[in-house]
Amino acid sequence: MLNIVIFGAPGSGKGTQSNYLKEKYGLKHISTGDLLRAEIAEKSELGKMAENYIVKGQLVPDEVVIGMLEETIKKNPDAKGFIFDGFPRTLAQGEALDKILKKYGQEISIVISLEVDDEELIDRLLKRGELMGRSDDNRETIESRLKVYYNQTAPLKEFYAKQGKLVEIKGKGSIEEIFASIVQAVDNIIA
Ligand code: B4P
Repeated sequence: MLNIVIFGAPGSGKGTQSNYLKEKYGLKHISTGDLLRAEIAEKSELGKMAENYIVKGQLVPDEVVIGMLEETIKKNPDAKGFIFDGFPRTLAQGEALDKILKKYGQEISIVISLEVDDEELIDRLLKRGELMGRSDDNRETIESRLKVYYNQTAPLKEFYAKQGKLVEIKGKGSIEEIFASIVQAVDNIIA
């Protein structure tokens, strides 16, 4: 089984690269951001609660996101492996993911961290805000998402580096160039 975590700051290209990776390796793509936005669109209780956090650029509470992730894994017993996009975002989520996968006799194979400077991140997200109108792609919310990333999410890099699973990839450049670097890293571990 191939289980890939795509890691990086908001706007680093996680969703973009995940879409290419799922095709290349035939994996099930789980984006917690997409799952939460689907709940918001449905106006479910979970969605209403999550929206309060997302518009402020804060993380949705761990127990909610962890529960949602475990449900999605359960619903896909035949998957050849998963791409975890935007999850984990806290140390508690990282530990929970290890535990959940262990229940199924699985583990994380590789963690790809997309490295992009803040100026480029802000630029990309403001552009997406103009094009797609996502409620969290405005300057104030972007600044808060970046702070949250450096304070709560970036420490996970050390968690995965200690497990020997972290690969840092330059996330600036064309989407195709970045994808080629990711494929090289993934092929290295499955060779
Ligand atoms: P996400 O949906 O994960 O939002 P994101 O970090 O911005 O990533 P996304 O995948 O959308 O963007 P990408 O970098 O691909 O999360 C949204 C919110 O949901 C969070 O702030 C949080 O509140 C909540 N949430 C989600 N998961 C959670 C969790 N686990 N725990 C708690 N809360 C959670 O791309 C950005 C833009 O860059 C795109 O427009 C793309 O076209 C562009 N781009 C990509 N690659 C490029 C390149 N090489 N060059 C130029 N532009 C590029």
